This record gives sequence, C-alpha cells and structure tokens, in this order.
Amino acid sequence: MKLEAVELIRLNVPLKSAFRTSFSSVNLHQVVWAHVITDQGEGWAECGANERPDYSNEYHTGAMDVLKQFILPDLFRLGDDLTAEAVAPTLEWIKQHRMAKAVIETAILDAQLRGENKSLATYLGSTKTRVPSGVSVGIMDSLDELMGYVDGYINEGYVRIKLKIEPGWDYEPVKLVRETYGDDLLLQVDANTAYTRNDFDLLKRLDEFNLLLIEQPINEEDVLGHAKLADYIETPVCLDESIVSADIARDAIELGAAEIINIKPARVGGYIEAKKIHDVSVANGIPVWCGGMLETGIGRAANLALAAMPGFTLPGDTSASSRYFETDLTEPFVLKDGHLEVPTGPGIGIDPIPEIIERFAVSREWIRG
Ligand code: OSB
Ligand code: MG
Repeated sequence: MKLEAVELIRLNVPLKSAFRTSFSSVNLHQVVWAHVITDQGEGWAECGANERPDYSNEYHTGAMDVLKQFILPDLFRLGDDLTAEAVAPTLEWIKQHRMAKAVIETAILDAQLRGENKSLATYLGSTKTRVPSGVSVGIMDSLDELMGYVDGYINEGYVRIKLKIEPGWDYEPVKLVRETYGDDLLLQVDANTAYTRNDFDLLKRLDEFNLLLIEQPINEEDVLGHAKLADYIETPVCLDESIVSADIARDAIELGAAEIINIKPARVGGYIEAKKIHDVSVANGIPVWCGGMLETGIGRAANLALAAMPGFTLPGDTSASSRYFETDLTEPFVLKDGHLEVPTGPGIGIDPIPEIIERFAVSREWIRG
C-alpha cells in the first residue's frame, strides 16, 4: 500500500450538554480527523487529543504539527512498503505523541482493511456482535441536576453508570446514586488524577458503596502510589491516564497498581498497541474495558470493534451517539437493550456523511507526499 495524500480536518461539534471533569468543562467537541488516500482506497480516523493539554500532554494543534512536520513525511517516504503494521515501528524514534500516531495508524488501518474487505473487529479477533453500554456522567452544579441525568440514562437502558468525581464532589453524589438505585446498579467513579497520596482516607470512605472500580484517582506518573492505594482500599483501582503502552500495563499489573484497566486506543498509540494491552491483561487475569474521548461516530465505530474482544468483560464508556450529539457525523449509534452493535462492514464499518462534515468543519487541509 502507498500513502498518497492526507486530509487533516478540524471539527467543532456541539455537545448536547456541558461535560465537566476534574480537569475541564466542555460544551463543544473540538476534534481533529485524519482522512487518508492510499492506492488501495481511503480511510478515516478521529484523533483523541483535546483542544488543550488537560487530559494528557497532547492537544490539537500540537498533534497536527507533529503529524505535518515528522509523522507524515516518514510515512510518505515508506512508499509501497506502507502497511498499518509498519506505522508504529517507523515512528518509534518519535517520543510519545501517541494520539497523533494513533489517528494516522487507525486511518491507514481503515484503508487497508477496506481494501481487504475485512472488518476491524475481525482483524482484532473480536468475538461479540454487540457490546454493553455504560455512560460517563460529568460533575454537575447540584445533586438534583446530577440525579436528573442519571435517571434519564438509566431509563434509556445504560447498564453501568460512571460518575466523574473530584475533591468536594465524591462521597455525597456516590451515596445518593447508590441509595436511589440500590446495590444492583453497576456503579464506578473516575477522578482523572484529582486526588493525591494524602487523600487515601477520603477515598477509603467510598468503600461502603461497593463500586466496580475507581479510575485514575491520583497523578498518572505515580504508579507506585496507585499500588499503595490499591492495598489500602477495597474498591478495585483502575488505571486510565497512566497506561500508555503494553509495557507500562505489564509493570503496573505486576506492581499491583492496575486491578482493572481502561483501554483507550488514542492514549496508547492505536488499536495494535491496544490489542497488546488487552492480551497482557488477559494473560494476568486483569479485566479491561473500553474508554472514550467523546468520539463522533468515526471514533466510536472503531472503539466498538475493540470492545468486542473477549477480555473486555466490563461495560465501556461506549455510549450511543445521542448521549453526546444532536447530530453525529455518521449514521448514529443507537442503544438497543443497553447495547450497541459492533459494525461488521469493511474497516471501521461506517462512513462520515459529507454534508455534516461541511457543517462542522472549521478547517480542512491536504498534505501530499
Ligand atoms: O477519563 O475517561 C476519561 C472524556 C474525555 C477525557 C477523558 C475521559 C472522558 C470520559 C468520557 O470519561 C468517555 C466517553 O463517554 O467518551
Ligand atoms: Mg478516565
């Protein structure tokens, strides 16, 4: 396969409601897509980087810059030797920048698989035809507002609720949700690194609520701190931000820091590395689930293929399009009986709708080899 041209598209897609985490509040999904043209056909992918370097060190214009200056020239230079599998080894000299690497590897993989008439789910060895949907619920201004959203999601059929927490918004909201819906509700929390090693007693108070897990309570670089916390509390510690590669996953598991892992392909450099994390987790008896970055249908389709792998034994943040957007950029993903169907078409199995790209695109730029 040969890379002929790449279109980088910046999109601003309105969210139905503001999504607040311990690190930001957003009401617009500002995102970059890669649209690749190869001699075998085209491919699409969504970049996980946020507008600001608040979830990880990556951000839009940074990702676009490293793509244009370093990543794309190297991939054009591969000529006929381009394959999705060759992307990561070619780019290994570029430190980190995993979200930028992931978007281009995924778009190339989409083109490659479309050319082979094979679905991403088949490529990954996925076994399920549908996956259970959880929903990630942001920090709210009041408990009343929170309960309005949680109630709506439960009525729609979401099978698991994840509450975003931060100091001052933890014990009370979790207690209220647990007491309102009872012990059968699958409930978990995500702190996005908002706590420190000094907060272990505060986090231990959550033990009474029988949570599925607590996600990334402290700094992403403090893997040992998470191991200490995992010893101290009953709630299983799940890592998100800390797990940027299969090697780190292996080490975090051995340390006892990762009792569960949230796999986000964007964060780890793409679906090939994500599969390796799945494999090392399964080999060690560690459950995994698929995280999200508020993706449009283009990113969501690929995440569903991953979430259908056998080790994904917990519901993911793979919600329906309607959880985020009035208008998605693909055919919307619809919740059926608490599940989303895994696309079966070639590649990511779904196409963007050109008129809707035009509606939300703020810039489109072509780069040629
Ligand atoms: O930590 O999982 C996270 C969204 C943006 C950045 C980080 C996270 C999230 C979510 C939402 O929790 C997941 C989703 O519904 O896509
Ligand atoms: Mg998280």
